[in-house]
Amino acid sequence: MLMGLYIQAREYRIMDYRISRSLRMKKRILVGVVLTAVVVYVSSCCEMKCCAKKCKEPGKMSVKTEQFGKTADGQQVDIVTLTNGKGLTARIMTYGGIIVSFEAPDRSGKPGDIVLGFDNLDGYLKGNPYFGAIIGRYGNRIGGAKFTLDGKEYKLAKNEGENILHGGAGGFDKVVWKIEKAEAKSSKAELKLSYTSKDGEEGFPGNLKCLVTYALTSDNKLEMKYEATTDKPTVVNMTNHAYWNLAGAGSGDVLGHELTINADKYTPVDKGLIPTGELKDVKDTPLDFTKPMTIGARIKQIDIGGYDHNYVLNGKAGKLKFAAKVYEPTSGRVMEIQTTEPGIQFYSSIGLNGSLKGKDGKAYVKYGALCLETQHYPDSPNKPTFPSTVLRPGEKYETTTIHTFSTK
Ligand code: FUC
Repeated sequence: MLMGLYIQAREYRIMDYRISRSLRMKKRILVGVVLTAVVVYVSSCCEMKCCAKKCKEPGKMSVKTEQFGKTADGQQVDIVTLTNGKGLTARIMTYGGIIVSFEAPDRSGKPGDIVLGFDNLDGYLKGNPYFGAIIGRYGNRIGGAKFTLDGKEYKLAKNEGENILHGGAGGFDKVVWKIEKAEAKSSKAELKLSYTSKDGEEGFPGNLKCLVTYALTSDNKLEMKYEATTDKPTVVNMTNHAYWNLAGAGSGDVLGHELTINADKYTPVDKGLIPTGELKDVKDTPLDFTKPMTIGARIKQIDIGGYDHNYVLNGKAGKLKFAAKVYEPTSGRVMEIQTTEPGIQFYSSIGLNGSLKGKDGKAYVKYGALCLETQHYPDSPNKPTFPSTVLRPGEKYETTTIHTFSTK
C-alpha cells in the first residue's frame, strides 16, 4: 500500500513536471512569435521610412536652374529648384521671385506640394492674387497712396481705390529678378535674387537696391532674408505672399488647420483696410490665436468674411522671435514661423472663389489657403506711432523670416 502511494505520488510529480514543461514551451513559443512580429514590424517601418526618403530625396543639398518661359515683353524667366536632402523641395522663379511649388513630407514621409500656384509661367502672367511672390517696395497698404517724408509729399501709384496695395500694379511681384547666386553648400541650398527699383518707380523715392535670399537648410527650414539700400530717403516693407495649404494645394479649404499667432494685439482698420492707428487687444475676440485654434472655429464671426488682419507680434522688433505656428491634422504637417518683423498679416484667402484653376487644374476655393505675411504694420509711413519703415542712404534694410517644417 505504501509502495502504491509512493508510485502514485511520483507519477503525479512526473505529470506536474511534464505540464509545467509544456507550459514553459508554449510560453517560449509565444514570446518568440511576439518578438519576431515586433522585429518584422520595426524593420518594415524603417524600410518604409528609408524608401520614402530615398524615393523623394537624393540625400544631398542641390540646386538646379532651368528656363521657365518668357514674359510678354520677351524677358527670360528662369526657375531654380532647391532641395535640402531631407524631403524639402522649393521651386522659385525669377519672375516676382515667386515660390512656384514647395514640397514637404507628410507624417508618413509622402511629399506634397503645399503652396498655391500654377504649372507654368503663363498661369502667373494671366493674373492672380500675388501667389508666392516677393512683395515690395511696400507690402500691404499705404492710405491715400501718399506719404510725407522730411517735409516732402510723395504720391504713389494707386491700385486699390484711393490706396496703394503691395507696392502698386508694377510691384516687386511683377518684375524679373536677377539670379546673383544659386548654390548648394553642406548645410543649405541657397538662391540670391537681386532687383534695383528705380527712383520714382510706382512713385517711391530713391534707387532701391534689393537682395532677397531664399535658403533651404539641412534642419528643414526655409529662410527668407530681405536686404536693401537706397540713395534717397524712402520707405521699405518687403515680404512674401505664399498661400499655404498644409494638406496640399488645391485640396480644399484650410478651416481645419490649427493656428497659433504670438500676438496679444492687432491693428484695427477702416473700411479701406487702412489702420486707424490704435492697437487693440485680441482677447475675447475671434482674432485671438494666442492658443492653438482652428481657423474655421470663429471665422463666421468676422464681419469682412474672414481673416485679413495685421497682428502686432509679441516680443522685440528686429529680434528673431516666434511669430506663428500652423498644424494640419490629416497630413500631420507643422509649419512654424519666426521673424524679425514687428507684425504679421493673417490673410485667409477671402478673395478666392473657385474660379481660379491652379496646378493640375485644381480649383482654388474660398479659404483654400492661408497667408502669413511677416511685415511692418500697414500704412506705417503715415502713422508716426508705428515702428518706422524709413530707410535712409547709408543705412541697410535687413529682415529675416524663417519657416520650420516638421510633422506630428
Ligand atoms: C493680403 C491682404 C489683402 C489682399 C491681398 C491679396 O495681403 O491684406 O487684403 O487681399 O493679400
